[in-house]
Amino acid sequence: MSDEVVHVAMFPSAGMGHLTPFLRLASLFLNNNCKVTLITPLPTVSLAESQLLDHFHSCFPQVNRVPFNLPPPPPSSSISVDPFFLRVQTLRNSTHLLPSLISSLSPPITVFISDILLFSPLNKITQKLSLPNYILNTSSSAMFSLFSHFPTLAQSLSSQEQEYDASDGVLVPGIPFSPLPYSSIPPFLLQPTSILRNLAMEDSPKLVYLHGVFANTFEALESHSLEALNSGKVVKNMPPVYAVGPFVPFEFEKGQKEASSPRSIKWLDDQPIGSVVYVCFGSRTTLGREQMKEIGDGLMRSGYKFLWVVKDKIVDKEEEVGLDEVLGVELVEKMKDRGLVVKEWVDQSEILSHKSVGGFVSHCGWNSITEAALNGVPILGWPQHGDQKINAKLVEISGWGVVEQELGLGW
Ligand code: BUP
Repeated sequence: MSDEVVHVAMFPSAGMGHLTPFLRLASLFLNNNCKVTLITPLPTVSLAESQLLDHFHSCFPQVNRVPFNLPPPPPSSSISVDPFFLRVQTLRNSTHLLPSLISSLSPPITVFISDILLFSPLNKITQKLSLPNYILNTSSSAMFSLFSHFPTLAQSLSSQEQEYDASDGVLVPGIPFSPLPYSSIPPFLLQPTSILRNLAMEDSPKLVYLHGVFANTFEALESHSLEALNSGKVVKNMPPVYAVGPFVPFEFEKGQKEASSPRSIKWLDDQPIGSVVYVCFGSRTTLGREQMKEIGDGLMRSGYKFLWVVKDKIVDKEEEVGLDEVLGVELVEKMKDRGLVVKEWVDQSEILSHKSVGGFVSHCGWNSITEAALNGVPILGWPQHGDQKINAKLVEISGWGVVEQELGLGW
């Protein structure tokens, strides 16, 4: 083995669902004596991202922080596209700025790890620089199988004459519950002009040029997908997919916890063991106000204690009004006897590891699922969009969660 320091450059995409696993992976490299450079797209779309980055760098001053400055994202109210997707597009269009940045780093980079949503424009650059290029897949390996197979699937769907209806299924290698109902395919893959569909069409064929794929998953949950991916059943010549999850929240997140969730933790400390249902739909999913009121009403009628994180806007910087305005004063007052409802960033990992939490109503974002798995918390899945239906089905077939059919899983 050479004594040379491995210098890993990491390039995450937008949103907490992407940044969090990147920083957890960075911690793994740091614990294994690698040098880490974090190329950070700025300004971040959400406040939560900039706070987590600041905290990460204050805990790990040895990490080389390299800003990658972009024009600020437009306010979400002024655009029809998801601001996080728009940021992905901007990032992809700005990768020509990277070669000089990469070449200026010292010691020279030995490995480049980019987000799954960014790798194809970057791969041209890493190939030119003869730099091994890996990606971090931030979703399930089942979803990665769909992503990898998507151009073939899209071709076969477009050659069908009839319109698909929700009960039709499509065969996707690597998905343990294939045929996949058409209705469970992430809608962004089916909209002809969507940023993420174009991205999947353009990038999937280029996966074969990668050196490897890091996946925040584990054999016990995704053996079927991992086996199919690694034996070339999903895509021929697929580079190795390494299951290195579930990522563990590292020490650096502790200060974040103390700073941001004392109220929820104090409240949980006073509840009996396993008595609380934790309810959260992720960092960038909002529900209509009427639906939120219905959820509040349902939680009251469930008879359980609950801790509910409410979000009114896709981007946290735009949250302006309080709980009373979102849910109505009457409901907020009524819920005080039974639960704690917050409209702020909490430390979900710490909440899920708390002994008072006995269940999790989740949108089935992949980080949420892996955090629940790590802590053995059963899930009631309520998938909303994107990869969430596929992730929810994994939860269901693995036996540590349920998904209400009425909530529109499609199976
Ligand atoms: Br909200 C919230 N605190 O208050 P997912 C979220 N999180 O720690 P998403 C908090 O954000 P994508 C909060 O623990 C997880 O690590 C949570 O990621 C954390 O869903 C992360 O679960 C959310 O993957 O992202 O936000 O919908 O669309 O990328 O899956």
